[in-house]
Amino acid sequence: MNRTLIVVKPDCVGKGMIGEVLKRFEVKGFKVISLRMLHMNREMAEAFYSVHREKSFFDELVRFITSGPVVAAVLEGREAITVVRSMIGSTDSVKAAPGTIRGDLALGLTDNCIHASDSEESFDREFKVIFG
Ligand code: 3AN
Repeated sequence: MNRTLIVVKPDCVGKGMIGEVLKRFEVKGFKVISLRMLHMNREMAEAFYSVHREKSFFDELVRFITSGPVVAAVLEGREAITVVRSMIGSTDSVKAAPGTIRGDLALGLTDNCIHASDSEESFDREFKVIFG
């Protein structure tokens, strides 16, 4: 069994899509083993996205993720990191395939509905930031 961490971002929480997102993972067979709603502050957001610190979109990303409440969940199941990444779709929602979460529920690039860990190292860092 593997674990991964997802964050339903402020755009998706604002649209009332928390249940829809969590349902997709539960229907697929993942277990929600931790769940937290929170409003990230700047310090948390910078730690969460520390790998993107040098990117041109870093400030925009931090501003967006701190703009409203998010819902973070730890999901457990076979090949969780890989399967969940494929279920969320491409980073740019416009390019995300229909049937993926971003393909179905988002239209933005920064505001793309959901984050999911892309490696075990990312999971460890993200888990510490959110579930401490
Ligand atoms: P993903 O979330 O698909 O793994 P990353 O890790 O490359 O994408 O980027 C982290 C987040 O930064 C994305 N989810 C998105 O919100 C934002 N982002 C990525 N690329 C851009 C960009 N070119 N312009 C604005 N925001 C971006």
